[in-house]
Amino acid sequence: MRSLFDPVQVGDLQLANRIVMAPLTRNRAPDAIPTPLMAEYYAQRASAGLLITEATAISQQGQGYSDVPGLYGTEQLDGWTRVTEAVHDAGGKIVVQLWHVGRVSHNELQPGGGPPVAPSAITARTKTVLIKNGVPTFVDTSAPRALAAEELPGLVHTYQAAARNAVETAGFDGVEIHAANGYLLDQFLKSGSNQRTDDYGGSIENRARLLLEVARAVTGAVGGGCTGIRLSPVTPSNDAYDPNPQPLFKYVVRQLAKLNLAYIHIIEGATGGARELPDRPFDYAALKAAYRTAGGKGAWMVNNDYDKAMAEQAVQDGSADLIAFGKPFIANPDLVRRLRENAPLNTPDKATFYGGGAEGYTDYQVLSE
Ligand code: 8OZ
Repeated sequence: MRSLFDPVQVGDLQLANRIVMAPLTRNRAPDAIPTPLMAEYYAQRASAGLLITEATAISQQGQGYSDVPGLYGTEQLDGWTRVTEAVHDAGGKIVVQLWHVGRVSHNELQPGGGPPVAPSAITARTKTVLIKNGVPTFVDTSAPRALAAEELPGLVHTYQAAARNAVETAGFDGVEIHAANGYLLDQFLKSGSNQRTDDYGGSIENRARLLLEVARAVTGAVGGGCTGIRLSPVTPSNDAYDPNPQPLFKYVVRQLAKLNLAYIHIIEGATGGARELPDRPFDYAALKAAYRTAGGKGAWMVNNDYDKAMAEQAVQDGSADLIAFGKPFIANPDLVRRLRENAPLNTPDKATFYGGGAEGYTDYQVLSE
């Protein structure tokens, strides 16, 4: 019988178990540079089969929040090298999540104070976080400008360069393409944010074009076996909306099946919220079946509010290969052990999720021996 706690091969990655730490934004990287405290935080959680870093901007244009890390300069890469070394020393595996926020940004965070970029000039009805005098402050996102078609090859190249730097320079075991939660690639996918009339808008094929170009460029640079991708078919996060997600995501996973990815990472329902959305039904089993029918062999990773019983059930009945846990990993560095031993879980403190220092970050207690 398949168990959550047994080793598993995922693409090129040999994982100690099927429990994954989901990407979690924590806003503790001033100037986008990962700190020694971040190395300690990730190393504390290295007993997860796989750690996925917090979303990490591939360029300054891709930044949408204060104090989130980047992958685009020497200091940023050096900071991440400290993190990957600490995780490897602790016996863990870590991939970095490649992020471009698109329209979910603010002029203050953009190069030269310009507008954020998007598929179309439609403002997201959402907020971002600026840290003002050390205090996280929610502000409306700025009005974006539509990317010119001529800018898209450069954008694809930026994803590719970030992936290469991540693996070859910073020592990551792989990368996860962030195509979820209403950020740039999800903005292109969904017609609520994409009203382009060129080859990147309109039909499903056109709206998926940028994502697939990025996926091909990234796998071409670092290999499919160490590349994953995160998708959120129906999340309302950051004003994401598509009236017909089932055929859209079926097409996407069928195309991804050709790239021999390590894994597909699916957020079921509303990110960090309800698993079932009455006004946004979605058949995840059909999505997985479409991927397998198209020859996709990557691990199927699922996320959103799983507990141990649900996770074991999903692994045993084959509906998932890997389970990503988010908030439980914030408060339980030894989550794998606690799940294995049915130990109680610490409760995460929301007040310290975004910004700050060690408090609510590296000071959660582990079980004693
Ligand atoms: C919470 C706060 C800021 C960003 C995501 C990168 O939802 C995020 C994020 C989450 O994917």
